[in-house]
This record gives sequence, structure tokens and C-alpha cells, in this order.
Amino acid sequence: ETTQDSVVYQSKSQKSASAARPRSGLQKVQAEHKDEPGKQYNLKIRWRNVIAFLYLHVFTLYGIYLAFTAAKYQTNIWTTAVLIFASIGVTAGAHRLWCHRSYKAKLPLRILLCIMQTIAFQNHIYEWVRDHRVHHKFTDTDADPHNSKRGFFFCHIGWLMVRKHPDVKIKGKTVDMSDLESDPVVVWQRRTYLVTMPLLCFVLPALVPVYFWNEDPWVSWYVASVMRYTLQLNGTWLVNSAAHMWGYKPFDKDISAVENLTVASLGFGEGWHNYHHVFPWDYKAAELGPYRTNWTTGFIDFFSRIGWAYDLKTVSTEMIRRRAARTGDGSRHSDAPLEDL
Ligand code: ST9
Ligand code: ZN
Ligand code: ZN
Repeated sequence: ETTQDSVVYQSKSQKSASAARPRSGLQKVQAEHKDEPGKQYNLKIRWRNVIAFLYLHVFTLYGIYLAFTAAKYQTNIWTTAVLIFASIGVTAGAHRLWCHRSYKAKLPLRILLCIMQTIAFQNHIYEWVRDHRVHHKFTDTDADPHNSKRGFFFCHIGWLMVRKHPDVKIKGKTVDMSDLESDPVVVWQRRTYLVTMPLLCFVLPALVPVYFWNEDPWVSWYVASVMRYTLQLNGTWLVNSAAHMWGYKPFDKDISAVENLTVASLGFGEGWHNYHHVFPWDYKAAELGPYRTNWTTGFIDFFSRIGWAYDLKTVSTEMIRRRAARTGDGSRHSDAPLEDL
């Protein structure tokens, strides 16, 4: 809001030798518009977030220590379960259902996914989806909230510690959000988020071990709340950072998104990111199904079997093959039919 909590960043090297090659991602962004007064971009740090993320990461190290040395085994099982539950709320809920509309879900499943996504505290569904749709529409430009051209730190966590680039807000307005505005589950979550989120993400996960198996309250807090939350954030953020940097590009070699097995394994099947950027409407968010790290696909398949999920959209093997042949880097594992893999 004011200049008090903001820092205008301009490095020495940029002032003295603006013609010199910009080194950091930020310097590149700034150099692009340095002669257009209306479009110059100053980095404004949001210190509240910096402090919160510092706290979370420092005490996550302590939480990991406690998980190995002091926590009861029930607490570790509980922590893992909450982590999985919350993550699927993000992957199957915010991402594949609400953002990409890759399948439809009946009301009970939408309520369940909304609760799961609230535990994950990655902003309410509406805000999460708006940022992610903008990411897909304007990937790797100033309008991308986590523009990976600005380097690993920025697209991993840094973007959550600074004011957004004006282009995110201006161009972001071109993204249609009316479908979410007419989903009562999403509207209700947005309205009640400041109460439901702290309860579901921090209070309840820490209370359960204390109440049910007499866990030490501080152990419970650091392991089941702080550590669980921070690990899950980092797993998610790897999709924005690592999966835009290191891996193969079998479907489109001209975009930054890659196929990354490590990210897919940590991210419940969300690391097949080259495929996902090319075919964002596929409910699998990958060419292959649940047996290649894609637990999220397994979850949606299960609910499709009991009728709560329906109209699952996917892409034909023939279309994938043709696209890979036309724009891929040649690394698609095989052109054999899926059954043979
Ligand atoms: C978090 C999100 O971590 C992570 C998302 C990751 C996505 C990954 C996707 C990959 C697939 C899924 C993989 C899952 C794997 C899971 C495995 C797990 C093991 N368009 O934002 P504000 C406008 S969150 C259009 O305040 P500032 C709008 O008018 C972590 N317009 O901007 C808005 O007003 P309103 C926890 C937009 O002031 C206004 O601008 N959360 C857009 O620059 C102001 O918006 C935090 O840490 C847009 N895209 O502040 C909170 N954006 O909302 C962090 C904005 O009223 N956030 N507008 O309509 C903040 O504090 C701030 O947003 C800020 C920027 C400081 C970063
Ligand atoms: Zn996506
Ligand atoms: Zn991406």
C-alpha cells in the first residue's frame, strides 16, 4: 500500500551500465521497459510474507527433527494422511476440476474437495484458479504470476513475497472467471476463508494428535501443522519451478514446461508438465494414468466409478502422437499403444 513496506530495487550495475547484459531475472524484466515510464517495474517486497515464510521454513527443520526424535508414530501417520488429503484437494480440486474443468463433479465431491483444498491453504479456490489460469494463458511473460524466466527463486517462492507485476493484474482481467462465480461451493469458501482456513490448515491438524493420543502440543504444532504445510507448499511450488526448468519436452520443445519424474512423484502426478501445458484439458494432466505417479488420476477414476465425477476429458493417443511428432523434442518414451507400456 505505502512505500513503508516496500523496497524499490535497482542494482548498482544496472544504473551504471544499463547497456550491459542483465544478470538476474528481475533485471531482465526491468531492462525490457526501461525507456517506457508507464511500464517500469519496481520490486515491492511484502515483508509480512517474507517473515511468515522464514518462520515456516526454520521451524519446519525443527519439525523434521521432532518427527524423527520426539513425535509419536500416530502423529507421523496422521501428518502424512493430512498432507495427502490436502494435496489431492489442490490437484484434483483446485487444479484439474475448478481451474481446467477437465471433468465434472457432483455437489458432494465438490464439497469434499473444497474442504481438502482449504486444509492446503494455497489461497482460496477462486484466487488459486485465477492465478493459475493467468499462468497458462501468459506463461513466461510479465503477466505470468510466477514467470519462470525470472529464475528459480522467483517462480518457486519469491512471487509470493512481492507485489505482482502490473501486467498480471491488467492482463489477468481478460480471464473469464464466471464459472467459479456461479459455483456456490467456491463462493462460500471465499466468503468464509479467513475462518475456515486457519481452523482446517493449522488448528485442527495440531489438535487431533493432542486430543486422541496425548501428543505433546508443541510437537503436534511443529510436525502436523508447520512442517506438513511447508513441505506440501514446496512440493506444489516445484511444479512452478523445477517443472519449468529441468526435464524432457516430448510434446512441445518450444515451451519451458518439462516432464519431471521427481516433481511428478512428489506432486501426486502433477510433474508431467510439458504434456499438461500442451493438453491442459486432460483430466490426467499427463499422457499416462495412475501407475506413473499419478495418484490424482487414481482418485478421480475412483470417484468416476461411483458416479460422483463424470465427463472426464482426455486426449486420444493418436492426437498425442501427432503433436509429439510435430513439435516435440523426440523424447516421448515410445509410440507403442498405451497397453504395451
Ligand atoms: C500458494 C499458491 O502457495 C501456490 C500455487 C501453485 C500453483 C501450482 C500449479 C501446479 C499444479 C498443481 C500442483 C499441486 C501439487 C501438490 C503436491 C503437494 C505435495 N488476475 O494478489 P493481490 C488483482 S499460496 C487478475 O493481493 P498484490 C485483483 O483485482 C501460499 N487480477 O496482489 C486483486 O484483488 P482481489 C499461501 C488479479 O497486492 C488485486 O489484484 N498464501 C490477479 O500484488 C490484488 O491482488 C500466501 O502466501 C490475477 N491473477 O500482492 C499469500 N492477481 O483479489 C500470498 C491479482 O480482491 N499472496 N489480481 O480480486 C499475497 O500475499 C499477495 O497475493 C502478493 C501479491 C503479496 C503475492
Ligand atoms: Zn494447470
Ligand atoms: Zn506451468
